[in-house]
Amino acid sequence: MAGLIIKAVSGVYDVLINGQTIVCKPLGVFRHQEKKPKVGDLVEIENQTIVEILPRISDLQRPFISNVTKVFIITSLVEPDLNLNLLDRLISLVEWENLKIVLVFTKKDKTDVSLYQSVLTYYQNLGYPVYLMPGAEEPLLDEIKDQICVVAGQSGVGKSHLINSLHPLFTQKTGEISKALGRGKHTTRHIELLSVAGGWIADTPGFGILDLKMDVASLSHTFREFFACKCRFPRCYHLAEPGCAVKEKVKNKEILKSRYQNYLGFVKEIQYQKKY
Ligand SMILES: Nc1nc2c(ncn2[C@@H]2O[C@H](COP(=O)(O)OP(=O)(O)OP(=O)(O)O)[C@@H](O)[C@H]2O)c(=O)[nH]1
Ligand SMILES: [Mg+2]
Ligand SMILES: [Zn+2]
Repeated sequence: MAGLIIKAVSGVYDVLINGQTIVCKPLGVFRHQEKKPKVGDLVEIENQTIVEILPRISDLQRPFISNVTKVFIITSLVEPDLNLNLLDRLISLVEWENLKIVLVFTKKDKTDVSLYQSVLTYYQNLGYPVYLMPGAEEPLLDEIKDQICVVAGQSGVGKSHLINSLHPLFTQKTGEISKALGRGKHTTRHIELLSVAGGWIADTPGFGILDLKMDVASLSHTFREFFACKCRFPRCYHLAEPGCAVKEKVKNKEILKSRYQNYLGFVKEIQYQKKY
């Protein structure tokens, strides 16, 4: 019978099986096969030993967790300031992994939301569920049902705070924003699946900039609204090609200018990585 790894600390795993948590170690042979069990894995156990890792439906490296089905991308409106570059980067990375996306904008109580409404509506119109916190705890619980979720986002945006608001017994450590830097201090360090609302959610530490490990064609597909455009050339990268419908829509303000600018920045980044 298969169990679920819900926590990993220094090579020791908590495996949930039949509603019971069993502390297990992996078979020594895994080390030589370069297989490493991770949180989110379904595993077969025998006498407190993990003897088999079942095939993964998804396999994230950062955060190091498998079988994730949905990512809550967390962005704060203020403190730290709304960072659409990081938001677009995360959306592309998660689209690339083929996982479901939920967008959560936090700290609405610290600012005037109407300042951001047009941007929020734009992302919502792309088909991403958009929630504002505090205040969206109930719909977020519905989003977790039957899913393995992770939160992703910059340090200090309120990932741990959000998770704590989902269940009275959740006590993820939250951190003060560094006044000098306007960002958090990486309060969250280990990974653990928390059971709530008929699904699972894991807190993760925040990060700075993540590499885009895809080619430009794939990148262009991760921008949904670009993918839907009918450019003159079917393999248009929306750069200098004639008859580019994306550039036309940017000009007509049908595509958010920051989306296109961030796309151009990511293209440069990918081309630079290739060169060196
Ligand atoms: N006013 C307000 N404060 C918030 C909100 N969300 C988070 N905070 C505060 O912002 C600070 C940072 O929140 P955390 O939850 O620790 O941030 P984090 O994203 O987990 O940061 P790392 O673990 O470093 O990646 C804490 O002081 C929280 O109390 C919010 O919606 N409104
Ligand atoms: Mg945290
Ligand atoms: Zn184009």
